[in-house]
This record gives sequence, structure tokens and C-alpha cells, in this order.
Amino acid sequence: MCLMMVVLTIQAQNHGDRSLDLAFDQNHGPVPVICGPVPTENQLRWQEMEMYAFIHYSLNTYTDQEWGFGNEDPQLFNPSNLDCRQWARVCKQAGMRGIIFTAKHHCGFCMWPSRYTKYSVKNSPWKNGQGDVVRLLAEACREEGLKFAVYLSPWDRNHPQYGRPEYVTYFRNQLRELLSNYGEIFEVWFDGANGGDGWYGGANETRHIDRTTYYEWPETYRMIRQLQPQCLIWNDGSDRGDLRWVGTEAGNVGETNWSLLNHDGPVTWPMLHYGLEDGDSWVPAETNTSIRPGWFYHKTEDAHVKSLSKLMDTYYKSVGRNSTLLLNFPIAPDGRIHPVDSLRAVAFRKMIQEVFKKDLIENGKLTIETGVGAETEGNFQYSIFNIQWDKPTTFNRFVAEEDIRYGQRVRKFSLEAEVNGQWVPLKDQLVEGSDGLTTIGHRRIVCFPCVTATRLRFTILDAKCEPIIKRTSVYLAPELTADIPDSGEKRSSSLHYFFSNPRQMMIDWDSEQTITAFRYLPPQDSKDGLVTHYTLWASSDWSNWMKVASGEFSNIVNNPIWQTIKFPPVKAKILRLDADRLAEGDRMAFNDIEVVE
Ligand code: FUL
Repeated sequence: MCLMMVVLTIQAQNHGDRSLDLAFDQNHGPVPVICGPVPTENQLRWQEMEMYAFIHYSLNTYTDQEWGFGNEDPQLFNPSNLDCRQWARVCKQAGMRGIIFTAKHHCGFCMWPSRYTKYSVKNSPWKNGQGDVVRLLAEACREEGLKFAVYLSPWDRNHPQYGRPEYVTYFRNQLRELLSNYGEIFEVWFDGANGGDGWYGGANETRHIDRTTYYEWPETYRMIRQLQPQCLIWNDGSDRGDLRWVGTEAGNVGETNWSLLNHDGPVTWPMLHYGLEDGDSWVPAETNTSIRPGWFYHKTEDAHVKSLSKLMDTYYKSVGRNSTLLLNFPIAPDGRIHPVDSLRAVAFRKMIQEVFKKDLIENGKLTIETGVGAETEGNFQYSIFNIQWDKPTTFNRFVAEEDIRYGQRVRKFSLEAEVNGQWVPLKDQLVEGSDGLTTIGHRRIVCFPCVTATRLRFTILDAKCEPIIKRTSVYLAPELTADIPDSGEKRSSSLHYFFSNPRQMMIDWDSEQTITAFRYLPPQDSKDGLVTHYTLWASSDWSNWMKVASGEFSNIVNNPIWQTIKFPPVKAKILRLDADRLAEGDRMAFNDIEVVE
């Protein structure tokens, strides 16, 4: 085989803009050809945002719920100290480049005075009904130089016409208000959740819709494109939007992450999580997760705000895997981001800055070799990046970026460090079962334990077309301590329980105690047996039962976190949990339970 080789050596000491250093792909090599689908200008701009915030705030904040039923009283909305400027300041200081706000969540309550419904802030005591949270936040974002966006839930558990064509007109009218009156909107978020039941103007029933046809998305999309041509559409429902969900709310996308999907046809979970290598459309991943277990504020979660190491893990598994990170901040009942959350978020940003403070390639020499096999008519053969240091250098992070304007190309790469004269393969320590070195995309961050080496070799082993690597860098990140485990409540290990039937669980203890809450942690890896609707009973003698609570574990399927059922203090010796509805299967399952005194 005859091999043509280009070797390029770059003295890395005195360069400013690394993207220029490697621009030989465009300036010296053949002009890049487009390789498969490419991002639009809007998608490119959005990808550069990297991190932006979600804010969940609604009547749920005052009812301690994740999903309101639609009949919650607007009188509950009366924050003492609502301060959108504080939200924007915290988000800015946390390195967020924009905010997506729940203008309307599933309960239907509008955080702006929509002229199409009474169910909004205009019928709340807050500012005597003269307030508009959407406007205050849009203005605060502008003042802080943040972009602004809205979440408008298609599912509306308040609206009498939900499920009928009239509701779709109502939904579109509301969207028009939001897109016309609040300046530039960078993204619209249409959540796909639909639990069926709701208040629906007093009908109190279950309404099912056909997700693929009911909302008539093509017409709504036309309206969005016309009113806000720069706006990105996130849609977890049927019609493909501009961005995709990653199939989990836990804060991670697949280590293999193609920014592609097919325009038509079903989208399976692996497609959401890993993208589709040969997809025909550019639909990049947005990783959404909350800084707390839930999306809305719950006092019981004040001690469960994600640790710094958890947030960094989330960053590596989203921004570090060719995705953006949409990090949620719940607003507390006083109308502000809770101090624990804001401190943690600012520390998170500082830690990111600390990790990426100094590119160690600047102390070394970068050499790039590309080889092209003539037999394959100039098809891509290999590309090797050699980084060499005069002195042994310690590092634990490697970053590579493709110039995605020309498509996403790399399928597989390797990383090796020369330690004491031996080449040692490196692997991504956040991936189990493989070395994790597959796709790159906009940015790929590889984490590994500290290694001290004189050379580092980054080899592109397989690509769809000639790879165009815009930037490579190497860092030494500080070590972080592991998460502090939750503590405080009685765990299942100390509780006695048994199943009196496949859908009924009994928990009993030695002597009567006053209890105030019951907590349920669903199975983490499967929906089988996961309880979505429950009734909880208490007794002290096994024969007289008092119903203490019943309801739904909202959003438990997408976000299988601890669920807390709070009730007025009750003296009991036995608790009985009836699983009124299961997500799948016919046998109730759990990961852990707690009884709170
Ligand atoms: C979910 C919703 O059901 C949650 O309440 C939350 O808004 C989250 C971002 O999306 O699917």
C-alpha cells in the first residue's frame, strides 16, 4: 500500500488562538467537504451556549407538588419577595448563558397575565393581580446579558377543552402571546408528559390524546419560525424539533453521542440517548437535569442539593459529551433561588474554571500527522496528534473538538500516554465496559486518573469522512471528594416490611410512634413495578385502618427519585402502601423506603 503522509509540527508555546493552529485542515488541506447533515446557524449558536438554566416555578411551589392537578387555587400564589433579578444574577454567576422559564407547567397556571384564561397570576394576590413573572424575568435576563426562553406545557390539566381541537387553538394563542410580547426567545420547550387525568374545568377525568396528531405541530412550528426565526424548538412529542431529549432526567447523555436523528419515523430510547450515526437530520442533544432531586422546590430537599462532584460529573456527561447542559433551579416559596442552590451553582462554575484554567499543551509541542491511503482514493485513513513535553507532565483530562460546521465525523479514537518509555492506553473513567473513546462532536472531555507522561498520543481510528479537529487540549483537574450520602431517616434496612399481596406493602415496627411522612424510592433501572399512584393507610392494631394520603407520584417514570408523602402527624404501628397504579407489570417494586417521625 502506498501511503502519502503530511506531517505538521506546531510549536505550541506562543499561540493565542488554538483553533487557528489547527486550521491547516481548511487552509492547507483540501477544502472540507460537507459530511452528512450539518447544523443550522441557530443550532450552532445554541451549541456554543453550552450551559443554560431551567427555572421551575408555579403553584406547585406552594402545594409541594411536582405536577399540579389543575384545580389548585390561584390565591396560593403570593410570594413575599419574588426577585427575578436574583434568579438572573445567580444564573449568570453560575456560568449559565440563558434561562428557560416554566411560563405554564402541566397544571395550566400561567405565570403571565394571558388574555386567554383566568387561571393566571392576574387572579392571584401577588401585586394585586398586576404582576407578570415572564416579563420581569425577560427584563432581568436582558439586564444580565442572558438569553431568555419559555417552557409552555402542551398538557394542561386545568383547561376544560383539553383533548379537543379548541384547546389546540388556545395553546397556540398562548404561544403567540409569549413569542410576540417578551423580546427574543432562544428556545421553546414543549414537554411530552401526559398522565391522562386532570381537573379539566371540573370534569375530573382521564383524557387521552394522540401525541402524533393532536397538537398539529407543523402549523405551530410555522408560527414559531415566523414570529421568532432564531428560536430553537425542543419537542419531546411527535414532530421532530431542532433539539432532542437525551431520554433521562438524571443528567447524562451517551458517551457515544451523534447529533443526528432521522426526520421521520419512531425515535427509540437508544436514539435519544446516543443519537443515530446515519441519521438524516441534525438534531443535537440537550441534557436536562435539576440541581435538586425534583424540578419544583420542596423543603425536604434542602439537604439534597447536588454536590459539587455530582455537578461536575453531570458537566462531563453532558457538555463533555457533545451536548448542552440545561440545569434546573427551583424557586423557593419566598420567590428566590434558595441560598444552598445558589452557593452550589457558583461553586460549580468556579470549579469548571479551575479545571480548564491552563491548557498543558502550551508547555509542550504538538505534532500532527495525517496519512491518506492512495488505494482508498483519498478516503480518510488516520490522523495522529502527538503532544510532547520536555519534562514529565501530570494530567487527567483531555479535550477534543470537531469543527461541526462540516458535520460530525469521528467514530472512534484512542489516547495513549508515554510513561517511563512505555505507551499506556488511557480510557474514560466515567464509562463502564469499554474505553468510551468513540464520538467527539462539538466537545468531548475524557476524564482519567492522573498520569505523568512525557508524551500523549491522540489517534483518530475511524471517521465517516476526513476528520476536522478544531482544538485539542490537556488539563490537570483538582481532585474532588465523593458525594456525602443522604442521612437522617430510617432506612428499609431497619424497617420490617412484607407484601400482603403483589400490590400491597406492609411496614410495621415494635411500638406505636408518631409519624409525619413516608418516602418511596422506586426501582432505578426498570419501570417494572414502579408505583405511579398510591393510597397510604395507617393502623396500630392491624384491623382499624385510617387513610392518611392518596395521590400520584408525579413524573416518577422520567425522574425516579425519592418520593415523599407528607401528612398530618399520625400515631401508628403499621403503614400500608397500596399501589393503585403501576407504570409497568403487576407486582409492586421498590429500591428503598423510609418512615419519617
Ligand atoms: C418533565 C415534566 O413532567 C417535569 O415536571 C419537568 O417539567 C421536566 C423538565 O420535564 O417531563
